[in-house]
Amino acid sequence: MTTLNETPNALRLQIAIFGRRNAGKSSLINALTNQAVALVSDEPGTTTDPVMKAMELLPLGPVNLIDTAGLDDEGPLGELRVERSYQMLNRTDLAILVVDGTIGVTDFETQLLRKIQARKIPVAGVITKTDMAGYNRAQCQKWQKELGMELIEVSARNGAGINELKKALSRQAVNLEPELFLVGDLIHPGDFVVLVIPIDKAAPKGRLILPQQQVIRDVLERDAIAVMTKEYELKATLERLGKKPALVITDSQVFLKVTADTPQEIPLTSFSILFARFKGDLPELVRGVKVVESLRPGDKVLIAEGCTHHRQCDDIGTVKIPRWLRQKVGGELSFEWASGFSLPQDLSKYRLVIHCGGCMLNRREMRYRVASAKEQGIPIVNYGVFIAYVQGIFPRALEPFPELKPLLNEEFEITGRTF
Ligand SMILES: Nc1nc2c(ncn2[C@@H]2O[C@H](COP(=O)(O)OP(=O)(O)OP(=O)(O)O)[C@@H](O)[C@H]2O)c(=O)[nH]1
Ligand code: SF4
Ligand SMILES: [Mg+2]
Repeated sequence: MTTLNETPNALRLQIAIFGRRNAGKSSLINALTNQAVALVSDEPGTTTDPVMKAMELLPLGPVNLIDTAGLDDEGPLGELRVERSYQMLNRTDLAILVVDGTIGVTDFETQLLRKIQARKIPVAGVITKTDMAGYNRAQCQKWQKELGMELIEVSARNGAGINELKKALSRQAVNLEPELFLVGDLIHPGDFVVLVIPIDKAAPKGRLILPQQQVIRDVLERDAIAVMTKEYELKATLERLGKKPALVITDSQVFLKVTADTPQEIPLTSFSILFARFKGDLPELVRGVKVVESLRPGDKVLIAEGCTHHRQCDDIGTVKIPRWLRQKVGGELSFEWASGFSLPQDLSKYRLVIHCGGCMLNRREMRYRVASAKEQGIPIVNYGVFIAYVQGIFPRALEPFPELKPLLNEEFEITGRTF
């Protein structure tokens, strides 16, 4: 768990180490962090679950290093471990491919590299155990040729090459995706932005939740002014502000009240929709909501959440969304739930996937989820988009995003409003 003073995990650059069993992956994470983070032994299959360590890696900044189980593991349990390691690949921003110096490059490493590259993940190559008698330095050039990439010679035992590896990781910074804004591109310096934050029993004690913190930070970074209020004080806040706010951002749960209390000329959206845009693929998540109109009783719907502790999202996924859908469809649906990193790979049995805002997931993971639903032809929406739709404030909550205009005009019947 990160504390309030640390960069949240989902905002750290995720650097994951992949390779065959016993290649020296755990030794490498220990050498990179200078700590005994992961268990090391000469028994293949020592690492069973991914091990993570948050650290500062300059000039990249806050990163999360991830050690994984060997991707050549076998047997029923081994296959589960391999699946977990691949789940880590879905959230990896930067990969380290580890080649065991006493074995060298085989088909396994070549195929693994292709898989990483197919996902467009920048990758640094490492050859380990270079201090061992079994390491044949003369072969290294040949292996580099086979892989078509540089291999940094390291020894986790004596620390040789570890600084070179850190430099190589830093060089990859140019291949990383540029930072996006949460709201910064929608507002200007000096603007007022009103954030509507319900403080009910579902709100965590003594603090704001991560999406709220991140939006405030983004507003401040843009030299704009964040004004926080609860839903009951919104009307009075807007009246007393003395200036029209550039944007009102609300928790989806109080959408209806906030819509009623915010004059039409003030742009309005939700935290969840902002996150759908920041992390996912907002047009795809909006397109997905159309299927709600053709759902029938008995249809299977998957409700997916990015973390396993539901407190922050209270009962939205378990109670409210099922209730709204039942009312809309006029009958019982077959709901299934998935939480944490485990989203079923095969989504074909579902007519719709409804995903949470994904505040605990990084952008790669969230976009991977949207993309895999899209590839399988299964509509996917997020909580914010879905709630705006079923509460009848769909067009208004999406108005602040000019990139959606063509989609809304073409695919949705929106009467009485021009976009
Ligand atoms: N001499 C030497 N031994 C190393 C080096 N790196 C790893 N080893 C040894 O290789 C064995 C496997 O190391 P691990 O770090 O546990 O390998 P792993 O890839 O994490 O293995 P699994 O978790 O089983 O997949 C251990 O006995 C390590 O001490 C190295 O650079 N030099
Ligand atoms: S369920 Fe989703 S939106 Fe809610 S706290 Fe977890 S990751 Fe964030
Ligand atoms: Mg290990």
